[in-house]
Amino acid sequence: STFTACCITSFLRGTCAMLREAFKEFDYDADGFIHYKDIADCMRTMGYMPTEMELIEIIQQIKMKWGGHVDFDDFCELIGPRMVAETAHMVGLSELRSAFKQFDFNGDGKISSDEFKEAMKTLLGEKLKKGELEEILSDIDLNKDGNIDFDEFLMMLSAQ
Ligand SMILES: [Ca+2]
Ligand SMILES: [Ca+2]
Ligand SMILES: [Ca+2]
Repeated sequence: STFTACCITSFLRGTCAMLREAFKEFDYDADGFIHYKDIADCMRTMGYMPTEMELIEIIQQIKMKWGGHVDFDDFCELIGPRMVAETAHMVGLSELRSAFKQFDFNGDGKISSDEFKEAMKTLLGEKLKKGELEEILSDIDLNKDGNIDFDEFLMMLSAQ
């Protein structure tokens, strides 16, 4: 899921908490939705500067797909990948390597499904839905050997 991918990267730069905070801030009446008119300001609050074209595209999407406003899940779906791409771009390779090491508890250079499960628990602070983890894992594990190596880890962070 987009939100999960976003959360994985989030601990590098606090993106996830940032998304939640920004959403709260711009949901003025606290009804769980952000109006499309506020989306640009909301993104800028998070340090993301959308281009004119991007904004038009985003607003169009909110209008067409969600009737003019987004809830938090839609918001993450919309903004999350952009933030993740930006984040992966901003943080250097060495930072990504140290992030990888935080997943690879036993230091064998691979993230096993158990290690991944543990890391996700820590990162998300909440349980994933049944089967969701397996789904994410199989998306990331490109060569299907049951582990996530560093290349696959990079792909996960940047292939949004
Ligand atoms: Ca609202
Ligand atoms: Ca390992
Ligand atoms: Ca693999």
